[in-house]
Amino acid sequence: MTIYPILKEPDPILRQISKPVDAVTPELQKLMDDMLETMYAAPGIGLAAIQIGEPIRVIVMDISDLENGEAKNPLYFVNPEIIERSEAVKTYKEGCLSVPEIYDYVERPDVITVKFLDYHGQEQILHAEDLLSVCIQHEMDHLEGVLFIDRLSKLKRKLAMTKLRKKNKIKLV
Ligand code: QAP
Ligand code: CO
Repeated sequence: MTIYPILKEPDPILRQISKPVDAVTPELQKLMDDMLETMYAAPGIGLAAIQIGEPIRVIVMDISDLENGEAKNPLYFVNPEIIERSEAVKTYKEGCLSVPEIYDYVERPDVITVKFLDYHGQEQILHAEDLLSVCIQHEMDHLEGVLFIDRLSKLKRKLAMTKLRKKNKIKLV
């Protein structure tokens, strides 16, 4: 198992568009295991392959409340596609492992239906709401090179970028 470094904004790799995967191979399964380990170590609840520098359409997730003793429930999404989204929207306070210590409210469709391949390469269809829906949509944005701060108002985005830049400067000293 390997824990990868997580790329941080403004790394231009995060802006790449990820390519579909041909097949779920043992190599891909190993990458998904490593992504999950990287995510748990961070800790986070969702990670897209591009966040460790792999521009492929693969996401791992676990939204169970591990801190409060809930069992692990890893989820794997290969080549995910949203095939239905509700008219109704919901606002949720999001964060991102690639945008550390910035949290803000993002509005997205409330309920989605997503089609994807699972860890075994089997096609699955999932209806998602609440945190699961938010997390899938947030991670699928990464596949298009989009970060949640891109969905904030211009002013809030600018404030977030300034905060990030300041943090990075301090690290350089
Ligand atoms: C995406 O985010 C997400 O800033 C996953 O310092 C977030 O795992 C989907 C994290 C909210 C839905 C709702 C962020 C950890 C983790 C940070 C994460 C940080 C440490 C973010
Ligand atoms: Co993210």
